[in-house]
Amino acid sequence: TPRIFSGIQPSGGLTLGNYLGALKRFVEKQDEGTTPTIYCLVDMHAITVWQDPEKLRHATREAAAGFLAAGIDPKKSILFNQSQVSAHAELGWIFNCVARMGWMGRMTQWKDKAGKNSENASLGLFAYPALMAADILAYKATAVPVGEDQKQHLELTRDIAAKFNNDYGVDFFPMTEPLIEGAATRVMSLRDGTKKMSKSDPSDQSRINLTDDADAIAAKIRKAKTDPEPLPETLDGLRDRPEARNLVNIYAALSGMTAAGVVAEYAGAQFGTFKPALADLAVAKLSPITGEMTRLMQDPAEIDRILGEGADQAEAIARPVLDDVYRITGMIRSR
Ligand code: AQP
Repeated sequence: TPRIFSGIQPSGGLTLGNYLGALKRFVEKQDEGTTPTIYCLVDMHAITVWQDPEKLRHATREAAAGFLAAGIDPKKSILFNQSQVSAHAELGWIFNCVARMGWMGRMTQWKDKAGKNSENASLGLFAYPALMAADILAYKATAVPVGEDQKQHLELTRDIAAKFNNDYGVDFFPMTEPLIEGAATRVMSLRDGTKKMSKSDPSDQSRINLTDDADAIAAKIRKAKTDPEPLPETLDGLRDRPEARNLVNIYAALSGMTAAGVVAEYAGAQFGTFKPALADLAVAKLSPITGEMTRLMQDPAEIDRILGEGADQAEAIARPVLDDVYRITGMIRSR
């Protein structure tokens, strides 16, 4: 049976990249209403790099508020935080024993995040993609909406599923498909069009946060790096202009237009014209979400209640899958 799963790390505030590449599409998938949708705040992934406990708790609630404000409806989707459903950690361990060191070592996110100091990186950061495979496969999810940066981890998820099925001679885990769609599958930094917009970038100017107010959004877009040329007549003219291309893609994703449509509308326009239009659009689309997040954050107990209920529903799906996994792998279950 088709089932959609995806997650976001509460390792900081959500960015416009998380919103356009993931969250906005989570809502679209939910509202299509054809496939059950399960969305997870992956707090156990977040601690693969150091997180202050109080900040992690706050960021998890704030991310949950972001999901709800953006349109995730707990009556239509399952929304919960990962650590409340122990099946993730349990299956993660099994997959640590299925995945190979060599596979993990080839992950570009590992290379980027551990860098030259990999001796000092946590073991969890190295094993991250095995836990991610467990997040998905504990629900036997068939499709995962993600941004472009997660493509390699999704391929690894398929490799892990295939090796498990093959090693144990079963046809148990599905081959999960990534859903990488839309105009903003890779939102870039506002300071450097070759780097992805990221919550952990040291420069706050590089990203738009879902908690930024209208003035901050407008100021960041006004100061975004660009080149001196006007916008081209066709999409082709953006080929070697990563910063310009990024702003066009953001406009397209926020407006629901295609990038080609945006270029056609603003052909020949200077950034002095385009940037204020983009800022107005971003404020119009994001302010209602920010306002609703602020409102929801006034009642953290209610957010915790929603996450708890979601965890119960998630557990009800994942537990029977784990029971099967233990049986398949030869673990005695005698109570
Ligand atoms: N810049 C982006 N453009 C499009 N999609 C993006 N995503 C993240 N950044 C962009 C998508 O958001 C989802 C959740 O990502 P994550 O929080 O699990 O981790 P990440 O990809 O590592 O995101 P960040 O913001 O860069 O976090 P840090 O800085 O902590 O590493 C995924 O679907 C991702 O594709």
